[in-house]
Amino acid sequence: MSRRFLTGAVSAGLVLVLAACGGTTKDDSSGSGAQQSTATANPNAAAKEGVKMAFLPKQLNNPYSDIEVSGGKAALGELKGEYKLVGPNDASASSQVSYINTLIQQQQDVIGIAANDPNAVCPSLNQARSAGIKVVAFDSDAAKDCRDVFINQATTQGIGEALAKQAKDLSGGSGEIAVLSATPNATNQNAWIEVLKKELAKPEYASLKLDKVAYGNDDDQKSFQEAQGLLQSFPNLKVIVAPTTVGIAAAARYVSSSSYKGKVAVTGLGTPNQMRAFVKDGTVKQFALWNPADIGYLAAYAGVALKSGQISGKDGEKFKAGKLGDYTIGANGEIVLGPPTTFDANNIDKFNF
Ligand code: RAM
Repeated sequence: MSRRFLTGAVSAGLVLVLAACGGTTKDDSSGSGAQQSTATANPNAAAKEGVKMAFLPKQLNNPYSDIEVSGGKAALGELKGEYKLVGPNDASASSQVSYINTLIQQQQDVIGIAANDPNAVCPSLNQARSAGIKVVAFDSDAAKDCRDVFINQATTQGIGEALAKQAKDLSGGSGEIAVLSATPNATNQNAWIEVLKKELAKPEYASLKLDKVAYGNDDDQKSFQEAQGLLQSFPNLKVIVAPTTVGIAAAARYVSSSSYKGKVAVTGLGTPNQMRAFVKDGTVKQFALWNPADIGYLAAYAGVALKSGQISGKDGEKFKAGKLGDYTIGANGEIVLGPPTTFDANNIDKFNF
């Protein structure tokens, strides 16, 4: 799916601010022992063939991760690279470290990682970089001094603002809301929740009260139980905002089969295929997401561009990402995929992922 298509599909109410978040140009000399590239990027360097790129998502048993890495596999096919997938079954903070160490021993060229914790993975990632391996964080960032670039699905600011707006619209403008997040350490969810909280502090959100941020750890059962717990603890709750595809599906499943159906709204970030039934049965009015496959696709193109010397991770460097078109690296090595799509009963059947 192209960025243009996504742009066209964004609902007017949730058009997101796409300006990159502030920050400085990546400083190649910074960071706790980080191995940094001093090579100057050459945008005209030939793309290397045979680049070995391993994907290490937050966890393997999450449909979202499966879609993400399918895009990476497709891109490496186009680039004549070698695709590999490894990863833990849970998204806990240190669950990825042993996988990184093995990938170093296997002499991969690029590691693509959705970090379960920004710092727990850093020593291993920097060992990888010292061994000449390029590190592309995607979906959930590692600390910026232990990766070369970060593929962000949309701007952090934009996603946080969209979550706040969803909560406000679905509450009718006032009342109690709660967040059902992924793990307490997840870089991406924590960054979005921080923006959400800043939004809620603004006068236009004064009538909304955030009761709690609960954590379902991107585990279906735990997320289901946390959703149930929120509704029991806060009888006046109007909206559950789940910025995780696992959490929103579990919360919707609980609400759809309970007496809260029709009274408590569920929204956040979900995949259309996991949410379709809950949109059709009226439990979920709207939610948002990007195409996860495009994140993996873009991560693979960035990985090969890094390994080929076309980019080094600095602000302003440009590279080509196949069917997605041209991208420019922003502040702090961040590459933004594009705006998310908002899904509702009117458009959900146009999407199949
Ligand atoms: C879950 C994961 C992932 C996040 C999506 C929205 O699948 O936590 O990291 O980006 O939700």
